[in-house]
Amino acid sequence: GAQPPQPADINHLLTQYGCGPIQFTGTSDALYERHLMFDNVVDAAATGARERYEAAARSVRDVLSQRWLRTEQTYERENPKRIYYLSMEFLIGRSLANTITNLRLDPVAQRLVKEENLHPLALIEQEPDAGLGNGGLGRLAACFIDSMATMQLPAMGYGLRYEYGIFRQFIEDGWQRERPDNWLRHPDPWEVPRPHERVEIKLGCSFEVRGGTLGVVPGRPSSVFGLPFDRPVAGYGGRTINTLRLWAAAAPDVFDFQAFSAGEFVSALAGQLSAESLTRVLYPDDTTSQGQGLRFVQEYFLVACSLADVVRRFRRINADWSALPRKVAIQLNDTHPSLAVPELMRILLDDAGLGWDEAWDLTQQTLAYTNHTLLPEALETWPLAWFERLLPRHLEIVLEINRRFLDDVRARFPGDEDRVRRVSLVDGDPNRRIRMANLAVVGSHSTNGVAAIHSCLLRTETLRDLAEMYPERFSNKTNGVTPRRWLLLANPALAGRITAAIGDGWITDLAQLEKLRPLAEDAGFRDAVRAAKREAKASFAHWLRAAEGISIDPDSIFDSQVKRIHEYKRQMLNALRVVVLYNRLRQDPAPEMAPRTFLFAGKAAPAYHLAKVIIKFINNLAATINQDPVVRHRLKVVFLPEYCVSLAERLIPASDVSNQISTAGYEASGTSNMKFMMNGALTIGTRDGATIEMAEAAGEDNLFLFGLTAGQVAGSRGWYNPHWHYDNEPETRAALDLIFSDHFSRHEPGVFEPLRDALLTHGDHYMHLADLRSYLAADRDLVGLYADADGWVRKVIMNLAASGRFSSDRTIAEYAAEIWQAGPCPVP
Ligand code: T68
Repeated sequence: GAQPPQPADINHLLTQYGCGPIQFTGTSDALYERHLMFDNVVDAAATGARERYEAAARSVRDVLSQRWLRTEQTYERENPKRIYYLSMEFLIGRSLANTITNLRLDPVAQRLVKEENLHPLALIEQEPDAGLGNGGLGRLAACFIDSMATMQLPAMGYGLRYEYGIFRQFIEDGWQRERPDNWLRHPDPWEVPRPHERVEIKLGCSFEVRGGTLGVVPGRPSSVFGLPFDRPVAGYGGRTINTLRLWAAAAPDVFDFQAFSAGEFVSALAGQLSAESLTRVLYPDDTTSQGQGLRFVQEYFLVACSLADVVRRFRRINADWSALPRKVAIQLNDTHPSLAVPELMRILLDDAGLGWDEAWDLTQQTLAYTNHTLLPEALETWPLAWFERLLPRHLEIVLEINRRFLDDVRARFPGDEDRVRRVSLVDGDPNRRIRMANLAVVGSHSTNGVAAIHSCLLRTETLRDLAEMYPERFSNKTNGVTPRRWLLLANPALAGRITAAIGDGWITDLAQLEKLRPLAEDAGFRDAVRAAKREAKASFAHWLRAAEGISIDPDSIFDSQVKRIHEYKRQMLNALRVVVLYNRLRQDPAPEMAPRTFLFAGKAAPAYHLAKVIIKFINNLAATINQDPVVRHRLKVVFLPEYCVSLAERLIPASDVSNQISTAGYEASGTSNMKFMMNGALTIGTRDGATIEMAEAAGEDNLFLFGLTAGQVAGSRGWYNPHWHYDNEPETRAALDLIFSDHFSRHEPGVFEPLRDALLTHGDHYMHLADLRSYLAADRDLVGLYADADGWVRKVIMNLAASGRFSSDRTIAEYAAEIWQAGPCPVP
């Protein structure tokens, strides 16, 4: 019954601890300074940049905290259908500037910077990139949660709190080297641990991790705890603050009591190391599935923690299990979380006590699956033996699903045992494996691809048999990217000019960029767009000089290819183009031509040797060309180490040319293609992934498309021979001869022999040589247009105007309407 303390009392209480009266509320500096004082206990006058960053981030978090709480309270009260996005990867990058942008706190931030005499860039640089993903799949998840919060959808992301994200790349003698990414070395101001909401995960065995491999002790059940760490996801305008919940593994503190009592104190405690190593590190393999035991347990851990949490939240306010699909939609980001199928079945059968048919119906209606790849080596399968040892109950359920499913197949296609073998969830004897894509399709109501061509190939090739069984389950949801991070924040020069021209409605309704189309004929707007590009190029060049000591000429054409290094993405095709241009200049050093800067960046999976040779080649190419007095003022090649979200945010706005040159039919969608498009770069590319839809939206003549189509690639598989191109195309031959003569590897003879093997001896699986000539022709057109400054900017504007379709807001609207049947739940 005591009276709450009055402000005077607060000051009195504080005074007796020696703090003296302080400004508790009201001004931004109090908000900021109190974190220096009370979190870090440092003198505001003597703080380092890291402490200032932490205090700034915490101040921003203070501003959104009440709204964050209220968002969750609103969901509890309104009980809307909730959306859960399950992903092994969230490539979020930095959060400070993005959160300030989304909360529209720029004026407050500017005042703080001024009053505290802060250096905003130095501050921002203190935040590590949260690199909890490999590439496009992980970044897509991050764009999606931004869009869902902006659109006020009651959504939540579930992922893993890896202690080490994607490795840090550095270059030594031209080779990629890896360092661990210890991104949590300092306390992370964005995460809120929620130990009270931990969940216990039971396993059918004990396990330990030694040297990265998983050892299991069968028959001795054990458990692991999942500790949730929540991160705020601020929607644009700050009305909704959703949550990204990342799970960290922890050992139960009641450990092996018998061993403990027997005096084995240390070894009993060491068991904790095994449990905690579960979420130690992100697997750095994109697109291919390596099938490591630890990864299998990681995937189960994500699924088990997230579903336990979802079900607990559902049960708090819903008495009836049958309401599940009306209240919960779970989207599986690739097959990585597809153990959700047997796990949800297990919960409904064993915990809820439902019968099979009802449990199965609820499971299918609740789950939906997104596929991200057509590469056969990327389709996940797991040894049945691992299920037996680790998840025996799940195996039972999977086999029962399969038994019933194959009964259906036989009923619909009597006598077609070939088909039964093809669609079975179990790959045949003797090394029986579970096919996770088949499990995901059979156990859900929706399967989607990520671009029109991808969804079409999925339906007609990769998953044809399943699409024949369940055509109504298959659909397309073309990817998108968030215009908040990728235009408003990354490219203030261009964003400002767009807003000056058409107002700021585009930020949450990117289709409004269509209004720019007529401005292609407005000389004033063309000048503005040209000036914006020039500013972004100058600031990138300035940064590159400061950060890497590399000088590039902002008056040259910035021609970029940034993405994971993979044969199918064909960085080697780009490098061959550069070698041909180099040869041309060596023969005729005088042609009138704009100078060009070729920018490459991307990581190779540490075990993907050929991808590492490609990086080595690009670096050696750069060293030779950049030193050659004849060409070095015309061509410059740069391989930027450590590609990450922040580097993309700098480089994409500064680029004139975007290379999207995968072998047609292999890139599911691509998403950097869209980021370049909305940042005023022109695309040179193949008819693959979402690039096809970009060309449809902007008009084919506003892109530089070249090369074989997916149909032509598939059609020439039987007879394609790279030697034909070597024998009949002089420039192709000269480029390859130059490489294999060790012109770029004088001191390392033979180092590029693996390239000869891939491109010639072993048949050039990704058909580089087939597309080189048409690439060069498209390149000639592109350079020709660049000479016509007005013609170039016109195309840039046509692309910009048409890029609205590639906002992740549009993508999410389609998921919400067509897969989730869920709508917004505004927070009052
Ligand atoms: C990418 N996939 C697609 N996978 O390659 C790209 N895979 O075309 C598409 O635009 C993007 O997904 C978004 O849909 C990936 O990035 C992975 O990173 C990955 C990681 C682990 C295992 C398998």
